[in-house]
Amino acid sequence: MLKKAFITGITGQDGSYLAELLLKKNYIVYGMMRRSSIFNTERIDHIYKKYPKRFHTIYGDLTDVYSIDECLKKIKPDEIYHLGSQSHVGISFKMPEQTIQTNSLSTLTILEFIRKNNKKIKFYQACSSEMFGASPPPQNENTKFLPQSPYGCSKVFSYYLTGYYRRAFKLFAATGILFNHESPRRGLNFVTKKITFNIAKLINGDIKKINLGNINIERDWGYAPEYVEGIWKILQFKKPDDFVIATKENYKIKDFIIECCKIVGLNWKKVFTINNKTYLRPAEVPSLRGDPRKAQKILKWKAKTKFKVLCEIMLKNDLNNLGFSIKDAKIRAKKINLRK
Ligand code: NAP
Ligand code: F7E
Repeated sequence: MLKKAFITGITGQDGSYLAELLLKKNYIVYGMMRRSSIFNTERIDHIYKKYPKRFHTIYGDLTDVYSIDECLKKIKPDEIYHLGSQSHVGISFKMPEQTIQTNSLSTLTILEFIRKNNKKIKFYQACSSEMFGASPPPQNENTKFLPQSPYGCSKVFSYYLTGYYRRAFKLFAATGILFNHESPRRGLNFVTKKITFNIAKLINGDIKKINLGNINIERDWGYAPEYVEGIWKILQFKKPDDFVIATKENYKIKDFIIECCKIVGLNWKKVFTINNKTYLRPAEVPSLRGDPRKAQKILKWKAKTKFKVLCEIMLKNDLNNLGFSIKDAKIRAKKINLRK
C-alpha cells in the first residue's frame, strides 16, 4: 500500500516542493486548495502533468472547519503536513484576526480530527523562527518565544497546541521551527524575491527604482527544496518532537541587495530607495540566526545551499524568465549605472 499524504498550503512555495519530494518517494499526495477568482496553481501545474495518477487537489479553506473535516474524511491520510497559512508577517499586522483564524484555529481543527478519528495519523505543524521574535540569536529549541507580530503569535499558539496533543493524547504530532527559506518559487512580496524579481525588471527597463523598508534587519536564509527534506525527516523520526531547521548563518537585507547587484554589476545605491514607510512594520524581529544542531545530530539534516549561491539561483531564474543571461544583464546594468 502506498502512503497517503495530505498537504495544506499545496499552492504555496513549500507545499509545491514537498509534494514533489513525496511523489518522488512514491506517496499518493492530496493537497488542499482554496477557491480563488483567478487560477492559483502556477507552482503545481507541472506536478499535475508529471503525476496524473498520484497527485490530487481538493477544494477547502482553512477558515472553514467543515471543509477541513470533509477533506480528511475523504482522503484518510497517513501523514498530514499542515503548511497552509497567512504567511506574510507584514500583512498580519493589517489582518490580525484572519491570520490567527487561518494559522491557529485550523491547527486545532486538524488535531481534534486526528484525536477523534484516527490517532495513528502523523501530524506536522509548520512553525516559524518568527516565534523567537525579540529573543537574540542564536535561537534553538530552548530559546524563549517573544513574538513580535500577530503572525508570530499565531505560530506560538500552534506550537503549544501541537505539543499539548502530543503529550495529552499521545498523538504523533511534531513541529518544525523553520527559519526563512527562499527559492525561485518564493512569493513576490517577500523581500528576497522582491529584490531579485525587481532587479530583473529593472534590467528589462520596466521600472527605475525598487522601494524597500528597513534593510538593516538580519535573517538566516536557506533554500526551500532542502527545507522540505527536513520537514519530511521530522515526520519519519521514531518519535514526535520539535526541530529547528536553519543554516546557522545570517546576513542583512542590505547584504542580499549588494550580493545580487554584484552578480550583474549594478550600483545598488542608484536604484534602491530604503525606509519606505509602506514597508516598515510596527514591530520588527531584528536578528534571526538559527542553531540547527539538534536536526543535524538526530535527523542528519544539514543546509547545503548557502547565502551567495541562493542569491545566484534566485536572480538567475528571474533574469532568465525575462530572457537575460548574466552576461546580457551586465551590459544593461552598465548603462543603468551611467544614468543621471
Ligand atoms: P506561502 O508560499 O505563503 O504558502 C501558503 C499557502 O497557504 C498557500 O498555498 C496558500 O494558498 C495557503 N493558504 C493561505 N490561507 C489559506 C486558507 N484560508 N485556506 C487554505 N489555504 C490557505 O508559504 P510558504 O513559504 O510555502 O510557507 C509554508 C508554511 O511554512 C507556512 O505555514 C508558513 O507560515 C511557514 N513558514 C514559512 C517560512 C518561509 O521562510 N517560507 C519559514 C517558517 C515558517 P493560496 O496560494 O491560495 O494563497
Ligand atoms: O521580510 C524586511 C522586513 O517578508 C524579511 C515568512 O516566510 O520568514 C518570512 O517572514 C525582512 C523583514 O520575511 C521589505 O521588515 C524590508 O524584517 O521577506 P520577509 P519575514 O518577515 O522574515 C518567516 C520565518 C516566516 O515564518 C514567514 O512566514 O525584510 N523588509 N523591506 C521587507 N520585507 C518585505 N516583505 N518587503 C519589503 O519591501
